[in-house]
Amino acid sequence: MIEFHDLHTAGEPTRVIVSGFPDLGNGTISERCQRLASEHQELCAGIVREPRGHEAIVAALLLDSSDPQCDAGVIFFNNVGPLGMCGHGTIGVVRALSEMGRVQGKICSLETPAGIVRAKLHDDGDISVENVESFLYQEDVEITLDNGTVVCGDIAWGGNWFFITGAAGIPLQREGLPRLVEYSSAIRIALDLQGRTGMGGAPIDHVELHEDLPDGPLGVRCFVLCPGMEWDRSPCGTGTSATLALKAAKGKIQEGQTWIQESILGSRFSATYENGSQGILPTIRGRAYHSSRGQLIFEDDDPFRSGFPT
Ligand code: PYC
Repeated sequence: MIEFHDLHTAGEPTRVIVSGFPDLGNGTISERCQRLASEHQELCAGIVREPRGHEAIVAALLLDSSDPQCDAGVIFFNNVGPLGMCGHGTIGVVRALSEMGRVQGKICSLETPAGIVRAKLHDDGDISVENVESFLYQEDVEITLDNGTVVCGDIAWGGNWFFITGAAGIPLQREGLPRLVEYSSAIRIALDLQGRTGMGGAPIDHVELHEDLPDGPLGVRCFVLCPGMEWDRSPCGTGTSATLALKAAKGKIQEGQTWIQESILGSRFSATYENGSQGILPTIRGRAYHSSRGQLIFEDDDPFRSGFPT
């Protein structure tokens, strides 16, 4: 039996797994993440997918950290496998840890497969996350879709790999969702077919489409396609970090200025950065809300123990 807390951050769900997951042994969170991916695929799918969940859920498995300076370790996984980091998920995890009395004071450090992130609980209920160092990797990359359209975009790291480009005139509104999913999926497939990768051959498994915010704050409205071809309901914390790295590299935003990233639902993260050694050190701020707590039950003869794709 798995005990969980469900939360959402700016509309995007996080299922925090508090107990009941099989032991992943010792080692760093990165090493335990590899074990989770190779030995527990079916259980992970059962936790996230229908009938116990749904395709958009990101699960966050809480573990002890291998680093004594961290309050906890966490492995994020979605409908198709682990994520390096997850910004909205970290905000959810920190809110859950705080409710469980597992945060001393206002600061919390977490070990993730992508590195250590630090979070702060603010008096107004917001949580900010100092994400991993983020950077622009390749600029003005052209890829050709299967219909012959050439798309130009940038590849950036924000804790996950992103291909970032414009929305090609598709409205970044809920009514545009079927076309946004179709267009960004075509980009994702073209990236794979044309051998475009992040560093070390890592798949570029997130596609982010932008449109500038109309007059007012410095920022963008965005659509993010996640690795399992689901779209992020939140403005995507790692996507905001990758965007900030890209905008900073192009001189569109300066250290200390506030950036606003808005989701298709209209929910927002604010972000700032400090210069890092290879890129930037982003801080993302948002808010998480509890939606339920409970136990997941997997009966031996249940034909849908491992969920099903929709
Ligand atoms: O907030 O970083 C994020 C994220 C990644 C995938 C879904 N959300």
